Amino acid sequence: MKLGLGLYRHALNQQNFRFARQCGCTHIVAHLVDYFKGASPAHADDQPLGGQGGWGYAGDPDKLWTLRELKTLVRAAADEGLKVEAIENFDPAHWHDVLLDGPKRQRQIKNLQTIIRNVGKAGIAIMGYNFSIAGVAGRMSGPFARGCATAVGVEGRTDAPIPNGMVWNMVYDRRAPQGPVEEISHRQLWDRIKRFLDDILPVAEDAGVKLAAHPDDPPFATLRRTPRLVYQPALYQKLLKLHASPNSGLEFCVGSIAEMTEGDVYKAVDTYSRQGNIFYVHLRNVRGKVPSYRETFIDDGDVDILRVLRILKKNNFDGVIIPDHTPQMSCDAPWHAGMAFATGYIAAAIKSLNQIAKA
Ligand SMILES: [Mn+2]
Repeated sequence: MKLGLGLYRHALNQQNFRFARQCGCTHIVAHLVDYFKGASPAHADDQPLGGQGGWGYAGDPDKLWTLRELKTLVRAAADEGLKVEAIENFDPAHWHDVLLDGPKRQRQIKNLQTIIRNVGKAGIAIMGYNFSIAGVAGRMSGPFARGCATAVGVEGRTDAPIPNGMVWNMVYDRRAPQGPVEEISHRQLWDRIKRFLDDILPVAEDAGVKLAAHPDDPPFATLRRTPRLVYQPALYQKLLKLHASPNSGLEFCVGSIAEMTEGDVYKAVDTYSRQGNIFYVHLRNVRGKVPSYRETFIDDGDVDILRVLRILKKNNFDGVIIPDHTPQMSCDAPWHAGMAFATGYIAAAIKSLNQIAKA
């Protein structure tokens, strides 16, 4: 098991690469979508939150991530002793009509194919994605975690409709006509992801890139009057069966799975790691489940994180584990302190498991 750190776009710099190495990380997961454009800059040091208007503005629809840009990132990380394991999330600007089955779908499938090819050529193994119309929405923050640390939580499901021009909790068209996004069934959404996988996986196989699916965060069956896909642990299996491929797997988010109302997080970790479906892990803790939960420090929620890691080790999981979100710690660097605490905890657990395995 390898320790990594996830870095948002604005944080992809030498200082944070060194911070990651100092935490003992060997890998990074890079976000190239700028979640904070047009949003309150006060949030830029934490995970993005946003209100009904979402996180902010999506990127430039005509500017795909280039091979040069990706290679520069890989080299900059390598210069500090880090490997870029994955790119996490497509930009809504590049695939909104894939999610919405809109008129630009075909062109945008080509966008995604181009991006996948570039990711492969840059030597990056995994592309993480979250096939979701509402995206990560309807959360709040407050002094919920131990010691009054600011953390994220959910209290009830939001049914506020998504306005036209917005998807995945970001605005891709500020001039879209007024009105809500079309309401569709779960079946229609499953059909959309199947077509997405059918179009993208052959290219991913050819490019040597693995596609890793994040489950729904928060895991409601519907959110903002739109269906969701993986809001119970067993639905991951349904996703994997849509288009069987060694390049189709999971961006396995332990926190989101623990928030689901059915199943058992340890059983899910065991099943999917034994099957070899987990491409990388988001590791965080939480107290409660939908419709009411609070994110916690890694050692302080409902999930026995050490047990999760023992199961991964038992099943020979050899991928990268990154802390997912963490509460903000009271100091001049709340995000960094939270990540340093989480990575230290995970690093100690991995070392201990390795020693037990050797003994
Ligand atoms: Mn996650």
